[in-house]
Amino acid sequence: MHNTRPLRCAAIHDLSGVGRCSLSVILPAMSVMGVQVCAVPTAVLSTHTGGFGTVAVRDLTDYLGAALHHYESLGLSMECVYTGYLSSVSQADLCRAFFQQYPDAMKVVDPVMGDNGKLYRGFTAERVRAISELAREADVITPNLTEAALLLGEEPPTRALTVGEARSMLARLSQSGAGVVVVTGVTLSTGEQANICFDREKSAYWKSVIDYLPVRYPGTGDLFAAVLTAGLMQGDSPAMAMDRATRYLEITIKTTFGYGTDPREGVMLERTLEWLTRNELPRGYETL
Ligand code: PXL
Repeated sequence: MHNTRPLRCAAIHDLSGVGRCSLSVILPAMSVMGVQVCAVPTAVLSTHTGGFGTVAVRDLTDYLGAALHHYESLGLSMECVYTGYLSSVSQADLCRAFFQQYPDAMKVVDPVMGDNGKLYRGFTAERVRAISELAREADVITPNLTEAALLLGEEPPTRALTVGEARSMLARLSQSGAGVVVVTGVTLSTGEQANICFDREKSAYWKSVIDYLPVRYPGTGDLFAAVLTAGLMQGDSPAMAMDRATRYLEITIKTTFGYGTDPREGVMLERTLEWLTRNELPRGYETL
């Protein structure tokens, strides 16, 4: 009989109880898009590390290998392995072991390391190196602008990028591995804020322009990568998947901004998840 089970994605990311980031947003977003998420928590945290003071943390490095071993014994298949927030250097090696166990799976690395030109709390140079090496093995990477610069061993840009600079950044990121590169939160010299993408197979550069709002919420990069990943799994082209994720984040950020909540609490996806179930055809992307 034809197997119609939902596509399955192992999501190797942390679980933060408060602040709507990582697995707390990845699970609902990918589930409503019809993808089964197999959560592989890298750490459990009481909140994210962005502004709630001293966080209760349990690192789960030991657990990662044990979970992989169990999945191996079950002979489970995975259509995608998606990695995000890693809480120790050796977790990058364990992610690599997941990639090796599922050689046919789409490998997505969200190189979660920092934002706004700064590293997140606890990210050492060694951890940056380990995550950068892991990103070389991916099919798809989704850095923000700060992380893109870290992957390239450069200083994060402090001014707007020309279209030529934006394309060059995407191409150089792709040269070290991934065929699909999406960089979020880029200011272009046209004055636009955009997410940008390179699709190596088609040699095509794309942008999805975002309305600027004077606020930043944690977890939006995680939610973006989750929607992008589920879109790709379900047959979106890279440009369509980027645009789907961009439009969804725009709706969700504007909704949250409208309520005027504490930005540390993240975005109100509970109010907007329904949009993802409509499976609209994204058409807001443009050539870069
Ligand atoms: O959204 C990125 C992220 C994920 N997980 C944890 C974080 C952050 C950003 O601060 O602290 C635990």
